[in-house]
Amino acid sequence: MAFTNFDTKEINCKVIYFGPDHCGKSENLRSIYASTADDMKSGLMELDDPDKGSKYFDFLPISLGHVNDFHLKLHLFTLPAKNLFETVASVILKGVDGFVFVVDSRLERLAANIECYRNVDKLFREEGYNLGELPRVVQYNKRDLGSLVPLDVLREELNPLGGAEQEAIASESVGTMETLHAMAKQILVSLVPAG
Ligand SMILES: Nc1nc2c(ncn2[C@@H]2O[C@H](COP(=O)(O)OP(=O)(O)OP(=O)(O)O)[C@@H](O)[C@H]2O)c(=O)[nH]1
Ligand SMILES: [Mg+2]
Repeated sequence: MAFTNFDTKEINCKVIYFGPDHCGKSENLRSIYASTADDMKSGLMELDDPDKGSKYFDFLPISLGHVNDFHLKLHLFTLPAKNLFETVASVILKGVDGFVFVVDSRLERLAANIECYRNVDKLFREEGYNLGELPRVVQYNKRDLGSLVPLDVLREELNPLGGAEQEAIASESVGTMETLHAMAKQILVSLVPAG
């Protein structure tokens, strides 16, 4: 649920990037950071766990400009798959406005994608969300590599709810801004009162 601050006239929306290990979540945020004008972003935060040598999450606040009098901001998070069922997950899920599921399109990662999607679905349900009602984009990433799973197979397994989808090569900044725009469009629609 978007957090509106009437004093500062800001609407803050939370978007989480999910996906199996090394599918390209952080690369999406890096690409968005690099493709966004300085006055529209406030810094990419990458939080490492020095003991495990791995990332906890990345965070990128980004401005979408003004809607009427209000300044609309998206707060983009990535969450490593292995942390999904730790406490931090339920804290991060609180108040989520939308999610991107980043798919690693290679055949050898198909099972990992499916397992991660099931975990995400379960986690959202446990927090009282219905995936089908949230703004969402399924991103088919790593389309530059070999042994790719055909899109119709990925679609059937990982986009069963028929949400927006986008092919991407995040490491080359292909499809990353399109993914963000598809998300922003749905969030804007969700903020406008029905009727
Ligand atoms: N060839 C290719 N490499 C990619 C693509 N997207 C990401 N990578 C590479 O895959 C590796 C993992 O990418 P990350 O963005 O760190 O993946 P992640 O999902 O954040 O990984 P975790 O946070 O550890 O789960 C990096 O070496 C990226 O440069 C892509 O579309 N094509
Ligand atoms: Mg990462």
